[in-house]
Amino acid sequence: MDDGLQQRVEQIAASIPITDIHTHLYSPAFGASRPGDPGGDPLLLWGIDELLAYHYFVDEVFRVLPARSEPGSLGPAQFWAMPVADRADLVWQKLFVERPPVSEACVGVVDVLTALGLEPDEPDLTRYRSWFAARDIDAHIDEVMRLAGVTKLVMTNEPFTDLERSRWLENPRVADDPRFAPVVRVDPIVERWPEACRKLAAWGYGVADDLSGDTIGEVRRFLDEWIERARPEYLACSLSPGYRHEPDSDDPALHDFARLFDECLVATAREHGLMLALMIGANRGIHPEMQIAGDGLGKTDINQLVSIARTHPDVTFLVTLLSREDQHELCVTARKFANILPFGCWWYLNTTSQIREITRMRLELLGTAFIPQHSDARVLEQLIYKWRQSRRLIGECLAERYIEAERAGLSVSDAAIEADLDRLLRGNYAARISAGVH
Ligand code: HDL
Ligand code: ZN
Repeated sequence: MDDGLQQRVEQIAASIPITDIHTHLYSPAFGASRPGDPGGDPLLLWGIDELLAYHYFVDEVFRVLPARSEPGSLGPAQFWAMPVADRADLVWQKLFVERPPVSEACVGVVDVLTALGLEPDEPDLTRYRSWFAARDIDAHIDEVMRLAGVTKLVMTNEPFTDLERSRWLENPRVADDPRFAPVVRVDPIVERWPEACRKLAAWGYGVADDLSGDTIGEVRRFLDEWIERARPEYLACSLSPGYRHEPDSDDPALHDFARLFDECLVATAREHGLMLALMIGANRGIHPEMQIAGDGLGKTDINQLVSIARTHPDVTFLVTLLSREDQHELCVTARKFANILPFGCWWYLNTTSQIREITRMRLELLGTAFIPQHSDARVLEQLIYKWRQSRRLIGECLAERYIEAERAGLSVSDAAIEADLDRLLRGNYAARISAGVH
């Protein structure tokens, strides 16, 4: 490996300002958690207890607890009934004290603690808790973003979530924070229409389960009102692995899905000059008792995405798929449809081995015309480990391509490297949203 080139890329990658295009973080006005003081329905989560209560650790701690039939076992309902601090204590003891932290999420917490200047091997959480309790949230956000190298955080704002809806209605300026950008995320319209229909009707929209009357027009009015209120950078929805885009289907369920998708979501994105993000492959609630930790994944039929891209050539679709097995098909399909913009190594793919595998594949097939990563952070400090790692891995994969180019006879300048990394970590996204009307 050409160490000189690798080092040049790593140094430049360390200085590029990052836009994180998909997070579950919120500006503080939405309500921030208070270390040591549970309750208050916070939307912005931060601090050691929330870091360790993250749903990735719920999966991992259940794998090391005694089996249900043995003494000391714990069921999901009992676990979720515990206060967040007790859950964090259990996670720390089981995954960090009784054994070395090895998993992606565990090593990430070690990286966060070290980056914040803390010893990562305390026997319990006492010192961490007093350190976080002394932090001022606004200054802490700035420090975390500085350590992560992130200058813009894109939120996931969900108008069908009652708590989030109430925060917007209480304070129309709730998102007015230059560090954060809104996104309107509306899964229920296409994934859970009966639930969405009930809520819309309760909110005064003239909608019907069977899409009769002016249902489509009223869903559009709902979306327009939230675009006016939130001024989102893009629209978003997640789709289950088995979704089908078949506008001509005789199956009423498929026909209605296609109408809501095409005539509401895509038509609204088109009218407002917005991208529509499609996050495809989450099998929600395969283990319901695990609650937010209970989602699995499934492979999807890429032909459904082909149908969407062909039906709407004038709309750009930000696309991320959850199954590792779908990634090559997504890259090839994106070569055929320039209005498909692959992004991120999503959720269970946000691991060292998968970031490398997927980024190498995308660079080889798409050059630098994609968005390699988003953090998906739910707890503020996760930005630090997720971006320190991704920036390094993306730089390594890009350097490998430059080495191939130099092997073929081309030398790559620092200016060209910087332009490429800016494209990947900020520019490809910025170019698309500036094209729209916000
Ligand atoms: O649907 C999504 O946006 C996913 O990212 C889920 O929120 C998931 O629970 C998650 O947090 N993944 O990291
Ligand atoms: Zn997410």
